[in-house]
This record gives sequence, structure tokens and C-alpha cells, in this order.
Amino acid sequence: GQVINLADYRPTDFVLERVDLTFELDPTETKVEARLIFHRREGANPKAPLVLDGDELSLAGLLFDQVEMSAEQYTATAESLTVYDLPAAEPFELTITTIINPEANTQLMGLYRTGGIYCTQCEAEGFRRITYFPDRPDVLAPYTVNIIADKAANPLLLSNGNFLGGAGYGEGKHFAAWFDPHPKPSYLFALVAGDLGVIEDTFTTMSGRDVAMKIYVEHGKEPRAAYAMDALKRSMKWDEEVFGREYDLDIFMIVAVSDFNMGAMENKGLNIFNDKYVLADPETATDADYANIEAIIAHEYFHNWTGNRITCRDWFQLCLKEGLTVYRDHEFSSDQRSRPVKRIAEVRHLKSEQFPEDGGPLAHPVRPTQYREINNFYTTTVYEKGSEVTRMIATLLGRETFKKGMDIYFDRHDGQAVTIEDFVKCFEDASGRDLAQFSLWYHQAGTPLVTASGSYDATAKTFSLSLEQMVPATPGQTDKKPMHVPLSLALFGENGGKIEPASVEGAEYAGEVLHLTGRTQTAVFHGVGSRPVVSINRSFSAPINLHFDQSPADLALLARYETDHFARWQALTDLALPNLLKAARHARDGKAIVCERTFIDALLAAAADKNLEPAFRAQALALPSEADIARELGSNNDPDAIHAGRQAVMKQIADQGAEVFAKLFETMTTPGDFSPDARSAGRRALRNAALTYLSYAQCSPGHAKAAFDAANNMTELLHALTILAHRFPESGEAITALSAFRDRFAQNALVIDKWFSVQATIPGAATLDRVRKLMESPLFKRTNPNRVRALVGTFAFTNPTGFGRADGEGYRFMAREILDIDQRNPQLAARILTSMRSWRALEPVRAGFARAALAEIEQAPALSTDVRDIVERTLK
Ligand code: HT7
Ligand code: ZN
Repeated sequence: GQVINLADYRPTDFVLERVDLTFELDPTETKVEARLIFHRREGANPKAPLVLDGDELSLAGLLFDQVEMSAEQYTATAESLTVYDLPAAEPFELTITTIINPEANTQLMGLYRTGGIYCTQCEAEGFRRITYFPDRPDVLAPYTVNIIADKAANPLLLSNGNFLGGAGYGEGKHFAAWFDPHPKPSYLFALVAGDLGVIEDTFTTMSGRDVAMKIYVEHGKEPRAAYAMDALKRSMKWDEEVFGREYDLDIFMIVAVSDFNMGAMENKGLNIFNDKYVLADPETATDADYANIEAIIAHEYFHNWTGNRITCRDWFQLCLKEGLTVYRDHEFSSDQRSRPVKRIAEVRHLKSEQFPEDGGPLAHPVRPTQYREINNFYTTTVYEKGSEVTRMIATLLGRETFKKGMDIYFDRHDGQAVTIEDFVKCFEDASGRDLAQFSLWYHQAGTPLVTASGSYDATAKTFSLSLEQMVPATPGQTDKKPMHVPLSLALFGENGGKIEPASVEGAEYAGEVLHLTGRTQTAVFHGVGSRPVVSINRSFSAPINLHFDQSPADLALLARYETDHFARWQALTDLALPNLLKAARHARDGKAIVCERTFIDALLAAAADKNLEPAFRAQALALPSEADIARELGSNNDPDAIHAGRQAVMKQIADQGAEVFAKLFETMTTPGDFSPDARSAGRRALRNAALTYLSYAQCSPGHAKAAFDAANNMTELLHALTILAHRFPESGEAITALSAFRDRFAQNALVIDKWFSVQATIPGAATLDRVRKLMESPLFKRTNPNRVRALVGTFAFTNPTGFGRADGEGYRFMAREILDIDQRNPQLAARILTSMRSWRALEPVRAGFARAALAEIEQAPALSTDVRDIVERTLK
């Protein structure tokens, strides 16, 4: 694959006016007839040929204005169709016929088969696997779609837009016609055909229109789609209330499929979902599953305005739709649930996924300028950091002005394919602020490091805060400019009360947000009557690393009195981290591990504090992960030492807090019928956290076994199973529980995925053999991405001591697996390969093994562009 550069962007020479597609569906020989009406763009070269994209296509027919074209008028290859001598100005029609094989499509891009149905995935460049087409997001047109198929096997024929009609069609066949009046790019095209069950509902929009809502799932699974429908209706209402956005077709459909490369896809009017993010019931779904379903249903729905009505000019602008839509779904979940708890979860995710990406060989700007394989840019940087950048605009401008900027964006760009510059301009116009320096967040990769130090002058009653920022070098970017960093900040007195300064000099400070714009900057707070304890980056207002030496006593004060609960959690984390880092070093050096009293006292106080919501207390008790500790250590990492150190810290907390945990386990029950609401989920989370510590205090599987036997919901059942398997893998209790769980849920693929994941994450070197054995199990399905991710992906991403075992066997195993998966599904292979991105931070022996495994992949013949791109960048 060659390199695509943002700087080379040019509009197309031809304008596409209309698209009319006819599919004659067949499992192995589907005929696609595409009638495309074009005209040459005004001012375009009158001689330029029309070049259409293809991928593994062969041309079966080509008509110009209904007349067959002769061989010298065009050139067709598997990757392109070039048509010469086209009219200078007047419109013309091309009719292109291709024959494709959905059954043989294992990449799951384009038209493919899953669970006996036909389905499509076109983003980013899948449409070109269906027909020759200008397959780029700035080519928008209304589509008519005709679907012809065997009626018995495919009673359901779906595509985008509104249903036009259908009828019988010859022997045993029928057809349906759909029309989508909203001009759209090809990546939003969708088709589904087959035999599915449905749940239906109606939504009345704010202007009083009735929208038919349908969620299609495998027959028999209809009841498990009820929560998704509920989340969808809440999303539609929320987008009307908060963003003023109304749905715009007569029908909104979701189809759940079991083979899907990502979470879901926002095709216009016909979203297609990985069934993992649709299906839930109390017996089989965890609270995390419910929260994910709510978030992803909302995310795809919100794309209707941020992505579909206003789309991307080119794929470099991916964050225009993804970052913004993640921001919107985060806001939605915050409004539906607990804002601080949601923020803690977001930041945990950002730090564990995006920070390592930004600090490693795959780092790239939120708005990149170069790619070889666009599928490799659906990254946590584009999505999550992109969301954080949007959040910072809201923080800098304030709620009202941010809303005004969004309204300008929707008014100004509806129906267009636009850029990040267009987006930012709307906020400049709304606020009158120059956002040029702020825009560096889109263009400079790397997580800024902000170093802070404070000094108090009791005589002058001033507090000076010195700040310094540094953006680390990243691939292709060595010299970085200082960024505009919005730091939400507050001062607290020794009694825990907030101190309001009389004035601030040296930095803009408004609405409790300090604007750091210089490389170094000192803000002086006047009228500060006593030494303040300062809380910086409250609510994680900027996605930065903050170095600020605060005493354990100051952190404990913030953990107790901060009014921003995110900042309380941050203070507890800042208390925990030095203890965990020291424990890892001591474990490596064979020294005794002893935690600070202040840390454990503060943690237990939070755990027992009845004024705090249970979900928050559960987050406080969930210590930084082994990967978090590795990231903080930065280099020369030994996963075994990190693991041992963390275990020792857990044990000390457990011993000191045994009474607190016993009480919490006993009281945090959720009697009555199961409810997935956030409050009940919070109680379960806290009860589970207590059980974890009890198992450390007790050092035997008794508690977990009893909890496993008593559990009446998947959240508690799975947690008990995890404790048994992870802490006591060889015990009879663990072995019995694992097989009971498998037998009970053998018919439910999504639960069996959990069964694989629990085992893939058992700490220690022995797990590799277990994973190998599990791959031989009849339950393991190599062609199902969820299953591969559940076992192989989870092992690589979340088992540092198993995957990173000292003899390098984990990395060698992964190299072989990546090459195997790559044969069928390059996107999936490339995604799992990114688990190796932090290999340089390992201690030298492991790093050597990891490098050799990467080299083995790099040298293999016939690599996909996807895997080649990732492996080469990872090794560079
Ligand atoms: N916009 C969707 C992206 C997506 C995708 C990308 C590449 C290959 C397969 C894919 N499936 C879905 C998902 C989203 O962000 O909403
Ligand atoms: Zn999205």
C-alpha cells in the first residue's frame, strides 16, 4: 500500500448525482448492478478520465447511457475502473455490473455472510468491494436500492432510508426497494437480507413525527433486545433536548450480527451492530455490558447528525465525526448515570489505552496527515483523545458558547463533507476567540507533560503556581510548540473549605479554569489567607500527564474534601501510585513491601463513607492496574515484579480493611428483581470490590465459591468466577466453577466469550498453555472476531505476566497467531498486533524476545497492508 497524504487532497473531477443499485443476492454469486449518474465538475480538466475504486472486483458489464462500452473506452483491474472520453459538461449514466461472492468474504468488509444472513460493512473502504465507485467520503448522493432474493431464506430485505415497496419476483423470489433522500457517502451504505426476529416501537420526535423503530436479532433473542430499544429511545430524546437534533427518516433500524470487526456501524437509517452491543438480559449480561450497550447505541444514533448529515471531507478528518460523537455519547452517559463516576471510567480508559498509544511507536495526531491503511486509524487517539479535545473546547468556551458553536456547525455545514478547520471555525465565530494555538491539540501527537510547583507567601497572602509544559517527541514530530491547556483548578484550606482568591495574575483564570499557554508560566493568586492545598486538572480538564509533588497529607485532604469527586478519586490514585511503584521495585529486589499508612487509611475511609455513592467507592477501591503501574514506571519493566508488588499491596489493604470489606459485602446487596440502573450497578460493583479484598484477606477460595453459588446475576457470578480462576486457578473450586459456567451457558456465545476471557487473563506463565488448549476446544471459532478477541486479544492486551512471560514464548505464540488471523481477517490481525506497541518499555531480555517476534511477522511472506503497516511502525 502506498502512503496517502492529506496535502494531496483534491476534489473529484466528476460530481455524482444519483446512485441506483440492484442486488440479486446469492451466497456465492451475487450480481450487483450500479447505475451512476455523473457530470464533470465545473472547471475540471475536460479530458480527465473517470477513475473509480475497486477491491478484488472483476467487471461483468459496463454501459454508457444504456449502451455497451467497447474495450478501448475503459480499463478495468481488480482495484480500479478507468473510463475515458466522457462528456465535458452534460450528465451521463454508467451502468456497472459486478459479480461478488459474499460467502468467501472472510475480511468482513463489503457484502458478507454471517449467521446465515447477508450484511454489509462499508466504512472505511468496503463499498469498493461491492462495485466500482468513487469510494471516498466527499462524494455524496441519494441512493435507490433494489434487492432481489430468495423469499423463503430471506424474508427480510433491508437498506438505507425509507421503504418504497416490494413484491414477488419470479419463482420463489421477491424484491424490495428503498430510497434514501439524504445524500450520503458510500461508507454509510448498508444492506441486510435474511430471516431475523424483530422488536418494534415508535418514537415521536419533537416536531411530532412518528418514527418506526425496529431492532432485528436472531429468532428467539428478541427479549434480549429490549434494553437496547430503551437506550435508543433515551438517546433520541436526549439529542433533541441537549443538542436540538431531531431524527430525519420515517424508520430507524438496528440489525445485530454475530460476526463484526468493530462495535457497530452508523449506516444511515440502518445501523448494524456487533450483537455483543445489543443483546442483554439479567442472567447473561454484566452491568458493564449494559453500560456499553447504552453507550454504543447512543454513539451510533448520534452519528446521524455528527457523521451522517455532516460528514468528513476525507479520512484524515475521521476525528471530526468520531471524536465529536464520543464526546456526545460520554455526555449522554454522564447525564443518564453519575457524572463523576462516568468521568473516572473515561479517564481510566483514556490512560490505559490512549496514553500508551500516544507514548509509543504508533503515536499519531488526532488529525493525522499521512496513512498507509486507513483501517489502522480507527484508534483510541482519534476516538478518545478526539473526544477530549472537543471537551476542552467546551471547557474553554463555557457551556453556552459551546452550544452556540455547535448550532453554527449544524446550520452551516448540514449536508456537507467538511474538515476540522471548518469545525473549529464555528467555535471561533461563536466565541470571538482565536483557537489557533488550541488547534495544536489536533496536530501535535504525544501526551503533554505539565510540571507544577507551588509556593505560599504568608506575609503577602499570595500563592504562586509555576507551570511548565513539555510535549514529548513522537514519530515524525520532534519539535513541539506549547499548547493551550485548560486546567480546571481550585484551592482548599487546611479545614477543607474552598479558598476563593481575590485576583489572579500571570495567567487567564476564569470560571475556575486556568489557561496555560506558555512553555512556562507562573500564576499568582492574591488574597489567599492561609497555605492552600491546590487541586489541578479537576475533572481531568486536559488530557495531560501532571507532575506535581504533593504530600500524602495534602492528597488525603483532597481525597476527603474536594467538591469535584473525580479529583477525589485522582487524589486517592496519586496516593496509591507511589506505593505500587515502590512495591514493584521492592518485589524485583526481594525487599519487604510496606505501604504508607496515610494511603490505606484514606482508601478505607472512602470505602466506608456512606455519603459517597457506592459506584464511586468501588472505583476508589480498584487500584491502578498492572499496565498502569508499568506505564508510570516507564522503562525496564518486569511484569512479574509489578504483579507481585501489586498483590502484596492488595493483601495489606485487605488485612487492614477486613472488617470494612466484610460489612460492605454483607450490606451492598440488591434485593428484588434485577435492575441494570446505575445505582444498583454501583452497589454490585462495591460488593464485588469487597469480595476481591476478602479473598486476599482470607487467602482461600471459600468466599468466592460461596458468592459464585449464591449469585443471581451475571455481574456477581462472573466476578466470583474471576476471583476463583485468577487467584486459585488450580483449586477444585475454580475447576468446578469454570466447567459449571461453561455447561450452563454453552448455548450463549456472548457468555462463552466471557468464559474464554476469564481464563485468558489468569496471571502467570502457565496461562499460555491454557490458551493453546482452549484454542483446540470445539467452542473456539477462528472465524468469529468476538471469540478471537475474547481469547487471543484479551490474552495479549490484558495479561502482562502470561503474554509477557520471561521466556518470550507468549510473543512467539502471538506472532504465529497474527499471521494465521491475517490470512482471513487483516483488520482483526492488525488490531490484536497493536498489543505489542509498548515492547520497548520492557526489560531488555523480554524486549529482545518481543522484537524477534515482531521481526518474524515483518519477514513473513504475503502480509496484508494492515499488518505490514502496524508491524513496521511498531519496529521503527
Ligand atoms: N464508524 C464506525 C467505524 C467502523 C469500522 C471501521 C473500520 C472497519 C470496520 C468498522 N466497523 C465500524 C464505528 C463507529 O465509530 O461508530
Ligand atoms: Zn463512531
